[in-house]
Amino acid sequence: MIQVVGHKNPDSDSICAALVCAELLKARGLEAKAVRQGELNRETQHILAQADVEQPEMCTGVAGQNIWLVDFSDLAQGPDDIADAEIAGIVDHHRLGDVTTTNPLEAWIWPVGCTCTILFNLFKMENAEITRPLAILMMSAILSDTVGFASPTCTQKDKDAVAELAKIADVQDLDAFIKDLLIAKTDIAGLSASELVEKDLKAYPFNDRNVVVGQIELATLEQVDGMIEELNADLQRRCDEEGLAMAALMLTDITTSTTRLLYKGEWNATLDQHADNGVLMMENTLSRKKQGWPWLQKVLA
Ligand SMILES: [Mn+2]
Repeated sequence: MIQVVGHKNPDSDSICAALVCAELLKARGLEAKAVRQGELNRETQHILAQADVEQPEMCTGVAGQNIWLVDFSDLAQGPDDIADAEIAGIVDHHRLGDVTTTNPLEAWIWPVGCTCTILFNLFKMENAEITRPLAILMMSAILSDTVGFASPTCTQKDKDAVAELAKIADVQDLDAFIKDLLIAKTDIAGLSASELVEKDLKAYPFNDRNVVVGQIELATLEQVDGMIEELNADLQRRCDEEGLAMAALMLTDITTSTTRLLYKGEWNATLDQHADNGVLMMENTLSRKKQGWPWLQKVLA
């Protein structure tokens, strides 16, 4: 049984791509199942309800197993015992991480907006049937990762895939579909500061130091107005407890592509120089991968 696993702190692509990739492997006549490394966020729950698909079971370990990775290729984002697994395949759209294998593997790594865009093309190449649930999963993941095509990570391949998938899924009103998805994406009601920081937190190796950068996608920055102090305190706590050089959080208004950056750690003074009255605003910044993190690397270098 091949286990298909997405990254820790799973986002919608990580869950949907695992489900879809498992179906691709089954279409090849293999035994496969999707697994997850964490609880689903509200947007992913919304997507699975739309597709009427059950969530993957929780990953309980991969030692001695054949696995496929989707939406990541960094060991740190994999299951803790990944070193003892046989990585047989990777489908991803991030920079190549640090995984290595003993045997040849199948790797599909494209610079597109979403893992599901690659999977859609694999289904087409292999003439595998795309059912309505699979179409909903893939188009939702693509629209989530590209924030309704607005992200600079979005490519023509992502748009073409959604156009075809919307037909298969019989989605008549794409704008309404995107709106419902983004409402679920930006729903943070009732979440604590710690849960918000954790929601989409990624670890980055930076000059041999450990750095984490989270991102919260919002319909308006006012959603977190009353929580800035608590969020800052949580970032400081992570630096202290986990020995991080920096913990940062991007608060991103997805309607205006404006990000407020919260940060704690050793580079406070450097980052303060880019702040106005203690508020660091990043204009035209929607994507952590293409805009937020590259900017931080340049400023901190
Ligand atoms: Mn992704």
